[in-house]
Amino acid sequence: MRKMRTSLRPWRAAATALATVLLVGSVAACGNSDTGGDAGSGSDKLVLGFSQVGAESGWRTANTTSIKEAAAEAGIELKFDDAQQKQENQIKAIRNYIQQKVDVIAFSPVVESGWDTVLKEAKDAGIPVILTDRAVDSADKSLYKTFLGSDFVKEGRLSGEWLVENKKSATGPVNIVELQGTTGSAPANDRKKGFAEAIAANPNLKIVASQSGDFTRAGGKQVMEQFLRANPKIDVLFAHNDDMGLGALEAITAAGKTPGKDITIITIDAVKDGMQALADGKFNFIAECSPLLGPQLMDLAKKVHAGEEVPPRIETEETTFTPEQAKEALPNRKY
Ligand code: GZL
Repeated sequence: MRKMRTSLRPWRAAATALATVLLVGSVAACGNSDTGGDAGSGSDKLVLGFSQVGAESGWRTANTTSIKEAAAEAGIELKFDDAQQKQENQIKAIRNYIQQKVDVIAFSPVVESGWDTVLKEAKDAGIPVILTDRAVDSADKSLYKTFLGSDFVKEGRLSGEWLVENKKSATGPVNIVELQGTTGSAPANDRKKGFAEAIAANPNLKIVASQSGDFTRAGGKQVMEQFLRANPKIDVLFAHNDDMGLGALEAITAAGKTPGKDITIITIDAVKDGMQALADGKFNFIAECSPLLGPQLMDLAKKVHAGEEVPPRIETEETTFTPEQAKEALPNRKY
C-alpha cells in the first residue's frame, strides 16, 4: 500500500516566513531600546524617573504637584514613585528606573546616608542623577550631576536669629523645645545645626527637649504632648516644619495654653496652613522653604540629558514671614 506521503513544502514556507517576521521584529525592537529616550513608551520623549520621599506634609504634596505639572508642561514623560518615607522603597524605585533605561533619574533622598551603591549602579548604567530638595552625604560627588533645593542650615539660622532678637530683653532662662524632622534627613540635621548656632548668641536661650516628629502633624502633636507633660515651663517651640507645628497647636491648646502667646512658635516651610496660623497669631515666625522645584528640575533634566554642563548646586530663593507679612502674602500664596 502506497505509503501516504504528506508534502512538507507548505510547512517549510510557513516556518521560513515566521522566522523572517521574528528576526525583523527583534532587530526593530533592539534598535528602539538603544535610543534610550522611550524606555518602553514608544515615543522619543525624554523619560524622567522620579522617586519622591512620600506624602508626609503639605510641603511634600505641593512639591509633588509642582513636579508633575512641570513635567507635563515640559513634554517630559514622568515615571513617579512615592516611597512612603522608606529608603528601601527609593532604592527599589531607582533600580527599576535603571532597568527601564530611563534617560534621567531624580529623587529627594529621605535620609542623607546609604545611597552610594545604587547611585554607582545608575552611573555605571550611564543614567545621570539629579538630587532635588534633600541632599546625600556621599563623598563621591560624581555620583550625581547637581543638587537643586534649599539651604537648610540658613533656614535654621534665620529662625534662631529671629528668636535671639525677639527674646533679647529676657532676664532669665528661655526654655525651648524642638520638634525635629525625619531622623537622619538633611533638613533635620541642618535646620537643627543652624538654629543651635544662632541661639548660642544668648545664653538664656536653652533647648530643654528635642525629638523627631517625622515632619508629620500626628508626630508633632504626639511629641508635643510628651514635651508638655515632662516640662512645666516651655517658652518656645521650634518646629522643623509647619505640619509638626500645626499638630503641636492641638496639644498646646488641649493643655490650656495659648499658642503664639504662652508659647512662642517658630516653624519652617510657609505652606498655606502654616501661613494662616501665622496670620492668626498662633505661630510667631516662619522661615520659607519653597517646594516649587518642578520647572527648574525639568530644565535641568533636559540639560543633563543633552550632556550640557550644569552647576553642582542650585539653591532656591526664599524669605521669612512675620504675622503681618503672612496676612499680605496669603491671598497670592501658590501653595
Ligand atoms: C524640606 C523638605 C521637608 C519639609 C517638610 O526641603 O525636605 O520635608 O520642610 C517635608 O515639610 O516633609
